Amino acid sequence: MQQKLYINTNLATMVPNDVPYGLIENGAIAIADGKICWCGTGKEIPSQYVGWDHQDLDGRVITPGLIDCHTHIVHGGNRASEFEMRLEGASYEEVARAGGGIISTVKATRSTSETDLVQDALAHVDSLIGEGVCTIEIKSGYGLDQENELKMLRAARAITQQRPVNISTSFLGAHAIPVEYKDNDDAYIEEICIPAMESAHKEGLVDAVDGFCEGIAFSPEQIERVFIKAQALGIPVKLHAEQLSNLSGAKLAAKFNGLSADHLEYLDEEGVRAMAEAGTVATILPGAFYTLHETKYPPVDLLRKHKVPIAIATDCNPGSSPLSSILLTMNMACTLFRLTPREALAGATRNAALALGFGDRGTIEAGKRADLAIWNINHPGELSYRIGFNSLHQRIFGGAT
Ligand code: DI6
Ligand code: FE
Repeated sequence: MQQKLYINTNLATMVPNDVPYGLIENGAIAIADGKICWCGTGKEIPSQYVGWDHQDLDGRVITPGLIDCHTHIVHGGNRASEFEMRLEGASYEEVARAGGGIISTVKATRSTSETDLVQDALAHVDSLIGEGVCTIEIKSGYGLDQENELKMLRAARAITQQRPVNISTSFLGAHAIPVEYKDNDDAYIEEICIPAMESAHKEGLVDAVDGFCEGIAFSPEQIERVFIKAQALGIPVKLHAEQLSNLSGAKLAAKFNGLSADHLEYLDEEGVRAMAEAGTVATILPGAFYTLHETKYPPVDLLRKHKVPIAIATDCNPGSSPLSSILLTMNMACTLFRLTPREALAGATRNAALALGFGDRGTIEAGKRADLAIWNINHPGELSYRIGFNSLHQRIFGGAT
């Protein structure tokens, strides 16, 4: 049995209580068999842990292992040329309508083998792991046919054979309309998206079902058809909603008890209310906001007012958010969206776990997975404050360093 005691640490437990960050100063934490068995102050270490192999952390902060709950990390190629086009004046929507955008990544992803997709993804996964990330959500959505959607999901799952990290997969068949179904989007949903979802589910490749509800993608009616099937299969749903316009996607996600609605710049109070009632997490994505030079802000004050949990994520993708740093994402969430450092850390831990439906991680509590990050800082507020600086000391994944 693997046992370890960490002492002389400031524990940002992220357990919601009256103390900011659920902070335990001069704390200690005991882990065994991949789980946290006890945490508290150094003065109250129960006698059964006192003799364990221990490490003195010299006042360093421990947080829950970070969670990136919205990524498109598996994809072929890159879109640097589009970045340039947008800087020359074209909008994201114009690029998409001209056959660029998501569709150009579909072409690149279809022509990349599963092995190469994994290899390409690992570079970004390593960047996240190097910043204390222990769980990553990865979406399909650049295959848009049965073979390639499944290939993406298998690649996402295969990452866990190469790196110590948890992967949660989302089937995003309703991401864009492939060229072969141009002007035939209803047929795409019936003939490709839904059957591919069923096959992927049969293969155990789907932890959640996602969609892109937008003028340049799918209507609420089309997304609803996908969600009805997902529900029948017992798969939880989430949705890219209100990113470029308000189609009441968040309300739709809430109607299906969605785990999360993501992006949300154009969300209104009615949508916020629906999310609050359904317990749907608001995942906001500062990388896409920044990259697209968006000027409309997600309604953070309304989310606070209605007590909707806020998660943050990189949205790591080759088009709208080529961002592979969760620490920079936390800083951007504070500076761009005015989240407090405490909200930003909750967004990448406790609330990100909620957005993925995980009850076994995201806070430091007895019984939870021993996914932890030890930082060369003395107070957790320092994590969101620095820009482009990584203070990770050590990552603990399932109890292992
Ligand atoms: N919204 C996004 O930000 C990503 N997908 C989506 O529906 C962008 C994907 C891309 O541009 O490749
Ligand atoms: Fe996305």
